[in-house]
Amino acid sequence: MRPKPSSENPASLEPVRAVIPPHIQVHYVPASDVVSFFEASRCHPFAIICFDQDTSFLAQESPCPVVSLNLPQLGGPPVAEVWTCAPPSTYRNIDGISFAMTEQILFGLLEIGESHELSLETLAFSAYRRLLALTRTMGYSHLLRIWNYFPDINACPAGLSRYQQFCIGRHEAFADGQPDFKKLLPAGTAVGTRSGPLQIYFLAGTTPVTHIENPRQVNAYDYPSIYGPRSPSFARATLRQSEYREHLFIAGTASIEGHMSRHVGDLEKQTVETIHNLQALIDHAHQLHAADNGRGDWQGLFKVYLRHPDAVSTVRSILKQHLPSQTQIVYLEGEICRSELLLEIEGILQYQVQ
Ligand code: 3EB
Repeated sequence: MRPKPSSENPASLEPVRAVIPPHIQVHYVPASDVVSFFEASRCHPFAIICFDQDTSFLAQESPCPVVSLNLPQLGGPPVAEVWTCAPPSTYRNIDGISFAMTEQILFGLLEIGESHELSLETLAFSAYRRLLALTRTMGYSHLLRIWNYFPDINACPAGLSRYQQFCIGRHEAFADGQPDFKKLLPAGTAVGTRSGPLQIYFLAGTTPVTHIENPRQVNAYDYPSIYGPRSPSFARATLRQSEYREHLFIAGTASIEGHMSRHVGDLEKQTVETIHNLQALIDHAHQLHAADNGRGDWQGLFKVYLRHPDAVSTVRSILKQHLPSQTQIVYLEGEICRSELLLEIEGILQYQVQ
């Protein structure tokens, strides 16, 4: 909707600016163009995520949270993932969490360096306690997406893998005083970086969202204990509906059917299985919410995490055949949480509401 030109002041030379309804949007932007992208955009900085490059200039020039992950980008000019919002957000830092917030939605970032004194389990527990406390205190109690990164995810220092230790701490923090927490878990990602602290960034909102599971997979929070003493705390996807733009946040998805890893040692088959899982999840989400307006036309942004950088050409050629042409994909070198898995794919589908 455009505001009508003011009839009291017909001679005004003020440009008539469209009033943009509140929304967030995600873009992949060449890292070198981020500053000019904001200058040209009618939207405002909400968050920036960078991969494997010197991003200090972005952190200095951007008022919003900037996440810098050591996940080397494979191929193509370096991109940054840029989140914009309208109206402008405010930026704060409370209890070591830096965040941007609009009236409806909050993007938060926690980074905690590991030390010898604290186990990853304890670190994850305290990080999630803080995350949950902040979102509740600030009134953004509906979690809609969480990303988790830390190095050496497959290392097994004490019987359990670091990923399993992380899962225990995260699970305990969610379960604390919240017996029904499983139904509230949002879509997630947990990927191993090459180096860096424990990095957790997340989105939370003031209104309820819909969590969706994958008909081809056992819900991750119901995995049997062979995968670890505490199950992973995430949903397969989370749908956020709003007036102007809707988002389907798709969790990290791998070659897992039921709860078992499939096609161990076979990159091509793992890729095809992962695509089946993504397709089943997206179809399921659209079936559940088919009556809603405007669903159909989506723009997709995907991240593909590859354990071995030389897998990129094979995976790229398979994905090209299966994903619609309007999708954008960034390939990153990262470690998948089960050591036999070679790739994981996550995505954000953005729907323009009619
Ligand atoms: C899986 O489906 C693969 O622990 O937050 C994917 C997405 C995976 C999120 C997490 C783990 C997580 O179990 C691994």
